[in-house]
Amino acid sequence: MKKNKVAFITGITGQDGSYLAELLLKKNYIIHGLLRRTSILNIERIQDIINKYEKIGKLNLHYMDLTDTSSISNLIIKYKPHEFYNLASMSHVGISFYTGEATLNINTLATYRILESILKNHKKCKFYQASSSEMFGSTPPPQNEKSSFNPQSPYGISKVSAFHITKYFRQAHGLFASNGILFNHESPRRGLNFVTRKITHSLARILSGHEKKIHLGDISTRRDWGHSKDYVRGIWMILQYKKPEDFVLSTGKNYSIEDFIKKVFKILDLNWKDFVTTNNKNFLRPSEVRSLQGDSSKARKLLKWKPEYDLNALCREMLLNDLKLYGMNLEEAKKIAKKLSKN
Ligand code: NAP
Ligand code: F7E
Repeated sequence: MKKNKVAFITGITGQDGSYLAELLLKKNYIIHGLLRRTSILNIERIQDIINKYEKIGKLNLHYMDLTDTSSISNLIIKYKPHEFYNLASMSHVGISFYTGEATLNINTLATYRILESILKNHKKCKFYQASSSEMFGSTPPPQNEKSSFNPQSPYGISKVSAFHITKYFRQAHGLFASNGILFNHESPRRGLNFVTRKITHSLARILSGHEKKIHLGDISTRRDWGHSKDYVRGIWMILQYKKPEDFVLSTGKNYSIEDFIKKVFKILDLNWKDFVTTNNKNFLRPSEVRSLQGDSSKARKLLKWKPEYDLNALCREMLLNDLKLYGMNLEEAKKIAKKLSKN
């Protein structure tokens, strides 16, 4: 009988980690999710798979700390994973301007710690690094694997360094270590302080009477947004490719934050200008990435990967999910919206 593959996932409690774990469990993997200690147990996104798979030993959770090399090495030595997905990071670009040192420690040095431990203890393990389109920074679109990196934030800098660390362990030490350079991807599981989820969640709060306005920063910046479910499929495909390489995953489309707002408000026939304030200084960044639009032709050709969701479907799924959190379906929300428009 074929043995189940064993995968480690850091960041399993996050958006991508939770979808990736679901995908790998369907593929019959045994998963080890590596968690940090938090004062409130933060397992909401993986509660369903815990209920289903923990008892039967297919999903195992372990505490570790990304700043503590031995906590990572001990687990690698004990469980000898076939694949290691490093998704944990301080992933908020805006907050990284205030926590630069910690961002570098978690996002950059942890990558080094993990790869060094794989090299010393279990060289056969394949490694995936969650690299980011934020690394391109001010390089004009379209951006692909050959574009230069011009990061504009501590987050971007941390990811560029981790990208090169991954490449270094591949080239100098022969590890199967690949970077996925992923453009923005969202879902109903997106954290509440990223702009897309902030918009859909705050709109649900406005309709349910909890808020009056959505306060945003610069809404003229442009992003290439996909769905996390499509992107975790691509992440898995990157590690199944015959050799370690770096791949861009993106939709190839580019919209402003204003376009995203308009799409969401249109679902409820509301005029967004009545509910959104912009250029709020709390959400402006010292330097911005103005426009991201990925060219993912390499992944489409070599991995046969392509995204299935478009932005309209993504907006709708996110809004419906947030309406549901506040006890509304679409019809009820439309009725409330109509009343709000008249006032
Ligand atoms: P996310 O929802 O913010 O999840 C981040 C995960 O990292 C969470 O599980 C978090 O744990 C964990 N984490 C943060 N700091 C940690 C620490 N000090 N020790 C241990 N774990 C820690 O991010 P995501 O959207 O899923 O993104 C996954 C990865 O892809 C990240 O590396 C991100 O930088 C990268 N990326 C994301 C995008 C995107 O658009 N989503 C695009 C390109 C690259 P807690 O739950 O305890 O906070
Ligand atoms: O901002 C602008 C903001 O925080 C998008 C992370 O997953 O993708 C993500 O980083 C844009 C920026 O995502 C608000 O200034 C306006 O121009 O949703 P975001 P991000 O910075 O693109 C990359 C690829 C990653 O790798 C990251 O991990 O929206 N914006 N007003 C705002 N942004 C936020 N968060 N909040 C606002 O109120």
